[in-house]
Amino acid sequence: MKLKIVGPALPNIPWQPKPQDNPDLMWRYDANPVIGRRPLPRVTGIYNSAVVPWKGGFIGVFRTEGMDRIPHLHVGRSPDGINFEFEPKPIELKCDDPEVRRFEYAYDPRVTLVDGVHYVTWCNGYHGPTIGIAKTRDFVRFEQLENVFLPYNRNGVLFPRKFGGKFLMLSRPSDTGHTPFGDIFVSESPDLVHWGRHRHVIGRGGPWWQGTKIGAGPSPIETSEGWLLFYHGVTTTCNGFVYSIGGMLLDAKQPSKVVACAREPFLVPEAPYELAGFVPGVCFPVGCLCDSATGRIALYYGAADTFTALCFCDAETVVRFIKDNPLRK
Ligand code: BMA
Repeated sequence: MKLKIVGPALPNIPWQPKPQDNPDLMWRYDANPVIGRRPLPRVTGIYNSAVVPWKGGFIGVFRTEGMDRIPHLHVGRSPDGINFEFEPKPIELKCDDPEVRRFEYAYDPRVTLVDGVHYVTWCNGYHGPTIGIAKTRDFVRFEQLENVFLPYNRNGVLFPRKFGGKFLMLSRPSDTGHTPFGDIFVSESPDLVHWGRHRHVIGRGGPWWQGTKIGAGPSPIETSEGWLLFYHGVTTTCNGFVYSIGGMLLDAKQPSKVVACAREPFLVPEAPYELAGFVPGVCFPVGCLCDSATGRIALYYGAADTFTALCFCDAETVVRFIKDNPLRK
């Protein structure tokens, strides 16, 4: 297999080669976390956030949490994908309908480029969690669209390409609380307002590490073998949920079909910053950069609901592992 990533080269992708003694497929940045405690005054943490290439550097939408623990979205910028500066004020979403604009909370943003426009999708409070969506061309003005689904839903993630003129979004129907269940579905829309043709993509279960729930991570990466999707798989222990990072391949033309899902996770919480924080034992992948010239992937993940961390992998190696070690033969 000589895997191709469909997309631009990104020569300045943050990157560190895999340490020789590391037997895993994904390895952590050795100066993690990239965003530590108190990244802004009276903000206790920035995590579960998305980064994209922007004008030779990087930009992103970040989940901040202040002393009151209400999550907000802020823009952040970085020359190198590692050192970030954040707007001190949350993003001011523009929307003509005050009912849609009404703010309760906003968290776990994904950023997806579709046909030259950046879309932010996030978990939006509207009588419970649902999926909010806004578009921007400059990361200054953000136009909020209709909420995507009825509550309760989380982990709404757009595909970076339309299929037959339709947008596709992965999501995970949930509940008002911490949701002790959850499968991934895909829905389509001609206009980002009306969503339908909901199809089940993959259920939780199988190995213990994802026995409780699963949810899409960053926007799927288009490759010559199909769509590479990193996701969080959750198990329940006597101390609560544990979130690990897994990977699967979705069919290139019909992405509601799973080609293969790796039976083992790529990253399991074990570093100190993944185990000590507001919610210990959480690795929550949300943002992803890839370089089509080298197959390098840099994945941003929230650690312990407190920090933002970075890990790396090689696209061809993970795709081969997924295909060679599938969950269900
Ligand atoms: C989920 C979301 C995530 C969080 C995770 C672990 O339900 O709230 O933002 O990282 O729980 O606490």
